[in-house]
Amino acid sequence: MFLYASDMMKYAFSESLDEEYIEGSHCILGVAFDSTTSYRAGSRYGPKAIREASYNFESYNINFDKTLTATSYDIGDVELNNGNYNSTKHRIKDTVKTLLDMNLKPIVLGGEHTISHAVVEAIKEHDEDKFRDVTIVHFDAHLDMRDAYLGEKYSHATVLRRIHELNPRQIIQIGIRSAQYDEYDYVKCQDNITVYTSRNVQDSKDEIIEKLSGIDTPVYITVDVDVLDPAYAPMVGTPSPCGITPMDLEDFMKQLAVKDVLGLDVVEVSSDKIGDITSINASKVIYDYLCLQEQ
Ligand SMILES: [Mn+2]
Repeated sequence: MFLYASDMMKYAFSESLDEEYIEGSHCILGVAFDSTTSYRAGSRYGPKAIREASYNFESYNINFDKTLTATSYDIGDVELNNGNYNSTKHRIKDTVKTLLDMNLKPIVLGGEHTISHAVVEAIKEHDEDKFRDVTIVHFDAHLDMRDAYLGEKYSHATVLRRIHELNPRQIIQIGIRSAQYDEYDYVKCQDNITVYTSRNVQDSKDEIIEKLSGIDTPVYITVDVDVLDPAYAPMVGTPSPCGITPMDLEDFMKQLAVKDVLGLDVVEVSSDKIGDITSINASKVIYDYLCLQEQ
């Protein structure tokens, strides 16, 4: 046993998964898929960057007055084929379904946003009855509700449209500030999608916190790190000005992490160096979430 070595490939505070694992705890999984990114490529480096940045945090979370005691595991990355979403999707679903069968909750590190669809579809196929009640909470600068993007049905710009087609109970989108008219029109015509723009976050944050606090259904959380202002997260696939702050995201996570969360993903991080602000803010989302878990 190496007393003075730790595995930098694992998220800080996590353990290796073995046969003695604790059911009901969380399991971190990287999906370094980076294929349909249209502007700033590099999200294939996201899982490594998020894990590396996690070693920056201390186990006591002063903002929540909580010590991170919950058990989590990290099983590394899905082996995948960048450039082929079909085979990648199959591998993500197979891996996530195995975790769910083991009664482990997935925390997925992207990779581009496209992968969230595979995770959510796996959750649906694992328990169709429960999925009918699910609230999807989506943090993003972009609606991601296009029917197709550059001819692709499965893309970072269409991922929430594909998730909406899986028929969750509702989708709540927060931090939005960029859209095509068509997709916004689509969203407005749906009675189970609520959109809060980044300006709504600035002007009516209490209203959004009340909405999140009132959720009484199972929840899936998907965080595109470009929801943050580029001042806090410049290294993303499609940065968009006038975003929310890490403190806003912390306030929202405080409401959500204590719900019946079926899974969480943090995507679109393309940091390529140690200590990068984007990976630190992305990693903080998972750190905050884990700090708020009882087990
Ligand atoms: Mn986005």
